[in-house]
Amino acid sequence: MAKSLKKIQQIEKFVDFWFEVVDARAPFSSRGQIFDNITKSKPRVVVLQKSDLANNSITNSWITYFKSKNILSFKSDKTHKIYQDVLKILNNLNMKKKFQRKFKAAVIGIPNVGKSCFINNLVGKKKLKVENRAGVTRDLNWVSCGILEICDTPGILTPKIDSESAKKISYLGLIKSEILDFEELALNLIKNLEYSNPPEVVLSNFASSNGCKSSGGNLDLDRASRIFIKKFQSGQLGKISLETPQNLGNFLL
Ligand SMILES: Nc1nc2c(ncn2[C@@H]2O[C@H](COP(=O)(O)OP(=O)(O)OP(=O)(O)O)[C@@H](O)[C@H]2O)c(=O)[nH]1
Ligand SMILES: [Mg+2]
Repeated sequence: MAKSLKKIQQIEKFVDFWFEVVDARAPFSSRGQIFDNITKSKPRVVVLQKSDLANNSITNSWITYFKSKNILSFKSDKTHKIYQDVLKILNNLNMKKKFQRKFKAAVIGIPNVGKSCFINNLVGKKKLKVENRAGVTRDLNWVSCGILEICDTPGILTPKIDSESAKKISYLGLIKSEILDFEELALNLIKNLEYSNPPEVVLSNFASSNGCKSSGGNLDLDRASRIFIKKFQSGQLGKISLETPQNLGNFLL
C-alpha cells in the first residue's frame, strides 16, 4: 500500500487532473481520503461509478451537491459511453484552451470501486483487468484514449476510516470478504434498508424463501446472509443508495 501510494505521489507532477472514482451508492464512505494530500494541487473530478446500482435521484442530488461545492462530478457505469462526458469535463476545467498536447489524468480510489472498469469504458476496449475483488490492479498502467493519457492505479484503502463508513464499504463488497462475519453484516445492512420487520425476522424469512437450511433442518443463516449480501451488491434487491448528501456533514475535497 505504501509503495502504491508512493508511485501515485511520483506521477503527481505529470498529471493535469485526477479522477477520483467513488461508489455512487455511498460516495462519502467510499472516497479515498488517503489521497487528499497528494492530489490537492490539481483539479479533482469525482466519478460516481456503479450508478446503475444506485438510486438515480440520490445520485443526481450528489451531483448537485458537488456542484454547490464547486466540485465537478458525473455518473458513470459499465455500459454508459462516457468519453463525451469526459470531454465536457475538460471544457469545464478549461483544459482544452490551456494545452496543445494530450492531457494526462490519473484515476484513483479505494479498491474495487470500478477504476479499471471506468477506464475500459472510456477507451471502449477491455485494456485493463477487471474483477470483482479488491486488489486486482497491482501497478500503474497508462492507457491512451483520444486526447487523454490516462493512468490506472491500485486501489488504496484509507487506514483510519470511521466505523460507519467501514460498515458501508463492507456492505458494498469493497473490503475483502474473508474478514467478515456475514450474519452480523447482513443484519446491519437490513437495519439500513428500512424494512418494517426487525432485521432478524427479515433474515429468517429470507433464509426460508431461499431454501437456506442446514442438514439438521434448521435455517442456515450464514448462507442466507451471504446470498442476501450478494443480491444487494449486484442490485437484485433494487437500486439502493446508502447515503445522501443531506445525511452527512461536509464532504471535503
Ligand atoms: N454494475 C456495475 N459493476 C461495476 C461497475 N464498475 C465496475 N463494476 C464491477 O466492479 C468490480 C470491480 O471493478 P474494477 O474496475 O476491477 O475495480 P477497481 O477499482 O479497478 O479495483 P482494484 O483494481 O482492485 O482497486 C468488477 O466486478 C466490475 O465489473 C459499474 O458501473 N456497474
Ligand atoms: Mg483495478
